[in-house]
Amino acid sequence: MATPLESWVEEAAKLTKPDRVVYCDGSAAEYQRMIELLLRAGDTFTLNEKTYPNCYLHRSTVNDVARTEHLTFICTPDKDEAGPTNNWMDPDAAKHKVGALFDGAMRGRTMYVVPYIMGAVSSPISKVGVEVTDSPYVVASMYIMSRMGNVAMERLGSSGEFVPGLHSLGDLDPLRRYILHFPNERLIWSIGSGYGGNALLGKKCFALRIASVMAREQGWMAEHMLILGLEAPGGKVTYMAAAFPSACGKTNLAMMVSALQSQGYRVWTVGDDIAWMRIGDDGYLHAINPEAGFFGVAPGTGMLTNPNVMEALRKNTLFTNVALTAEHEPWWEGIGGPPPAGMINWKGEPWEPSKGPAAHPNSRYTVPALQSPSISQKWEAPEGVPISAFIFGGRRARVAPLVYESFDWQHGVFVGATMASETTAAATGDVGVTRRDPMAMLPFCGYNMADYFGHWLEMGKRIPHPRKIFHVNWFRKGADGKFLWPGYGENVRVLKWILERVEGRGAAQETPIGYVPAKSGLTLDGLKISDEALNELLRVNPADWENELEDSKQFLSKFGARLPQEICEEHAKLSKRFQHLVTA
Ligand code: SAT
Ligand code: MN
Repeated sequence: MATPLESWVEEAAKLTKPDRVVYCDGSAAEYQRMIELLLRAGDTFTLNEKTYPNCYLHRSTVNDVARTEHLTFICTPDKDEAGPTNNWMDPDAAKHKVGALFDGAMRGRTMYVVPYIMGAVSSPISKVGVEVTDSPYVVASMYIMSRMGNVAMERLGSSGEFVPGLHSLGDLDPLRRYILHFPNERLIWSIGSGYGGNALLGKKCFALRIASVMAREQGWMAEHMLILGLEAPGGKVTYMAAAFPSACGKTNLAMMVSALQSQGYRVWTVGDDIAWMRIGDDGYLHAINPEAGFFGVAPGTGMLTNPNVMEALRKNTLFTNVALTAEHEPWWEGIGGPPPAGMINWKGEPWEPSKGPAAHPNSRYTVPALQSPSISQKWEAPEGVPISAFIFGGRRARVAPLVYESFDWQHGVFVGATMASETTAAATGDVGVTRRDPMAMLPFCGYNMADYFGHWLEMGKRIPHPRKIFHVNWFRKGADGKFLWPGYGENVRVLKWILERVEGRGAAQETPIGYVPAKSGLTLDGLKISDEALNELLRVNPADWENELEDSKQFLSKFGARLPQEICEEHAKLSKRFQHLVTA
């Protein structure tokens, strides 16, 4: 008798009609075979073997460089289940329409069957997925980003407990590109794109959109969060999970080289993008990183901003859409130093400054997590790490202070639900526009976000130790348009204050939005920052917040009667606290 996996693969092959079907074993030799295929196809190049051993540069089609949110759908029988922030299609209609595109899509190609585990091989929190794909680039990327092949087959056994994902490059035409999720069937269909977030189905499609649905049903959490451990003098490590929208510096924060290292504060990396969290026997939420690698944004990454990742990238790394130097080394804006002469840009053309950026703004590196010098000893701990603080953040030129602490869990959920950020190149669309992005999950929540807020509120009641919730903003600007805070390794000063607040210390002042550090509460020695800049960084400006209240009210009204009462309550309470301030 065929196993559930074999039956599903057979069904997928019947639809897509590949020339052959290959089950992947996850070996290094198989990775090399994929690379050989890519090299022969002419869109992938071997980098300098002396300075970047076993590293490659892949160039995508020019219109396939980021997630395409307008082509991403949640397919539930009832439109309300997907909610007002997701694109929706009826499941039958979606299968009919997109099934026609999959019909024969793999003719002349090989269909690779990629069984993979999200999470460490031995973790009870981990889950199995199976992606079938006609893209060797996807197979190679899954090799770095997940535990794939035989280990996953062993974990799966003859059970049918896996999330199936059907992927084909199709003809790469954006007019025939669809990323579909069928939460009720735990099924993913993706066609027309080879880009990470659209095509590595274990990442956003499974570990966030499908997993968020499973998590709500089963009483756990699947979040768009980095996980880091802050080591304090004496060696105790406190774990924090932080949600920021794509390309807002999650990787850099998770891998930070602390500016307070000489004082004994160090940051250890558990994960840089996704956290799966369950309540442990000790009453804490325990988080695992379901991924095995980092799929990070290259531009802006350099020795000053993220030396750990720069070291990690020197071997076994697959680069996508970066520029190529005459020495066959990868290059991107912000790597440090002026652009070298004789570069080839991400499109494969000789580069000159008039041609715009040499690397695509959303060009990426795909690197094994283990290669980071900052990797935590606990990064594969089967039981995960206990989370003591949640941090929400975004890119805000105004309004949000450097850091504040919410009054309690319910207020913290409101802070997450109303967080906003200026858009980046990680998704197709305008860059720099402020949009509400609750918990950084706007593009990744697999169900109605009103119910998702409800799930957060519910978890707060169920976690014996619901930990503190903070908000940070590294991106506030002064009147001159310049960033007020230096960011990067200096952000550890903010983490230190958060740690102290968790431990019941840390000087703070109460404001209508929550607790903001007292100036004496921040460790600023060795940092050149003017008193003026500091005042501005910590300022809660009632006029700005009046607009903010209005804007968030409008956003929340989208959810109608489905919005949890507690969220409306928190909005009213915040508004009232500002009124008191004005009348006091
Ligand atoms: O582009 S990905 O979705 O893979 C990464 C991100 O946008 O967070
Ligand atoms: Mn992300």
